[in-house]
Amino acid sequence: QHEDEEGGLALQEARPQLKAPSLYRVVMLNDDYTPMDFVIEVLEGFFNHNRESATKIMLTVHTQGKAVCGVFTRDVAETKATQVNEYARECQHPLLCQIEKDG
Ligand code: TYC
Repeated sequence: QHEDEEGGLALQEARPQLKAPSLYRVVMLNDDYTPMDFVIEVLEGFFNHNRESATKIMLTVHTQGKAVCGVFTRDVAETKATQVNEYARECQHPLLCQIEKDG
């Protein structure tokens, strides 16, 4: 038994061919009631956008009906969409996010 060049145990280590995980877009939907400032706050707080990119995304949603907030693995995308939807509901705004498979 010896350490191979990557530091693993040469006699034991399996080397499965890892596949890249599927990615999912978190998409924000427009509505007539959620304040623009609240949407910007959500984009900054949940998706780490800065004020400039948050404002651009908010205006794209407002004018086009929807926009992508970010692209993540499925669990992360589902968690972010759920967290945003729950936070908006707590704040009594109708804002919604949904997820879409990327590609
Ligand atoms: N349309 C909303 C308004 O006029 C603003 C808004 C933007 C709402 C983006 C939701 O995802 C949204 N106050």
